[in-house]
Amino acid sequence: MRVYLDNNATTIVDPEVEKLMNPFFCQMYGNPNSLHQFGSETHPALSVAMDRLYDGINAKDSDDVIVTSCATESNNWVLQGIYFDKIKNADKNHIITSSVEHPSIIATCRFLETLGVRVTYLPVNHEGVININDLKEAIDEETALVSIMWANNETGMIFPIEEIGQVCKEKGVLFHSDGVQAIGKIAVDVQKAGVDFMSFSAHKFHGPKGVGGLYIKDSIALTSLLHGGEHMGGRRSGTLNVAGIVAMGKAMELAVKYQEYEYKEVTRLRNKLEDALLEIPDVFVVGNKKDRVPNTILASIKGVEGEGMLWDLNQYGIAASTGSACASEDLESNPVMEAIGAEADLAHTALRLSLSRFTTEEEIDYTILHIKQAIKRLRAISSTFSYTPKNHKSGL
Ligand code: C6P
Repeated sequence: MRVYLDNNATTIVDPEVEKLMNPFFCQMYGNPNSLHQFGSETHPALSVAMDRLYDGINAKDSDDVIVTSCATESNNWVLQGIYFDKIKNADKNHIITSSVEHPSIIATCRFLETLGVRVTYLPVNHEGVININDLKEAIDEETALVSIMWANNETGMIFPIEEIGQVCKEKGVLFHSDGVQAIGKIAVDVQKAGVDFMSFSAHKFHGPKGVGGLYIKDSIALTSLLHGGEHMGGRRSGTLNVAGIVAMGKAMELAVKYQEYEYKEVTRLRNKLEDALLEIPDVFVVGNKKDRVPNTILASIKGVEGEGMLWDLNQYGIAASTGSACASEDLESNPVMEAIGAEADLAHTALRLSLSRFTTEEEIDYTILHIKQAIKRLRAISSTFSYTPKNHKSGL
């Protein structure tokens, strides 16, 4: 059996999405900017896709959504654009973000620091969420941008986006949210949330890789990252990824359609898995269930190295991760676990399990069985784990 529980890294393309995008490779492959029929015959599908995108996030206008190649590009664009618009050529010099953002935010902030930008990385509590008062206190007259993610990719914890939006509005500061892990899992309404910018990526909600987007409220001026053409209203140059855009539009439509199902059914399966894990002594899960996206569990299994666990589960066809896929090649401890204050030995024991609407009950039952067996095996050979009288009984 093959079980895919790494949906926060990427998701399967929905067959409906795949079907819709296929003709744009070998039949309707024209460049939309060309004047002949090969170009113009792509226009209706592109227009439907753009409508689906702005509808899905409740933007006011389809011009407010710009298609990019991925969320990493969208995040870089906002931060670097703000640098040119508000910092380098103006009087602001401060960006606020959180200490648990995706590397595409943290690394870009570190880069901007080398150019002289002051960056505040807000701490998080034991559940991995910022304190709104810390944000209020951090904003000063030099603050150009607040960039706080909608939901965390490792813990799944949802940030108080509307409250953050309100604070930024009151203080007159622009607000960007990395919405990558929210779309398809919870309702994302950019107007209600009061965000000025929001990044997203199709492959996280059953679309293909290599296409993402940036919502820009009321088409606020933002210096382009990619120059060279008049694509996307001159804001983001490069020949349009027609198949990708058509696919992302459909994937967004389906994300909205299945959201209620996702909330109920994926939450049920996630809770079944989580509750089974929590029956095992010395297993912890980060964050409460209520404020978490329905599909995610970040567990810490005392005495079990995350990489050892992945290797063991992989033998049984089960795919999970120790955290963000972008950081999977180093064997450092999980930085989000460190940010929430986990002790060094626990930060090495992270296991992220992320479901999707394609996950079945049979797969969850199979995973529970094999995780329990893996914990038993790995704890038996662990030099750091010893049974306490309380946990000895179950033998796990
Ligand atoms: N997170 C994970 O395993 P791209 O692939 O560039 O479209 O998305 C980057 C990205 C940005 N923000 C968040 C919150 C994300 O979770 C990701 C991708 C994957 O957690 C791969 S590192």
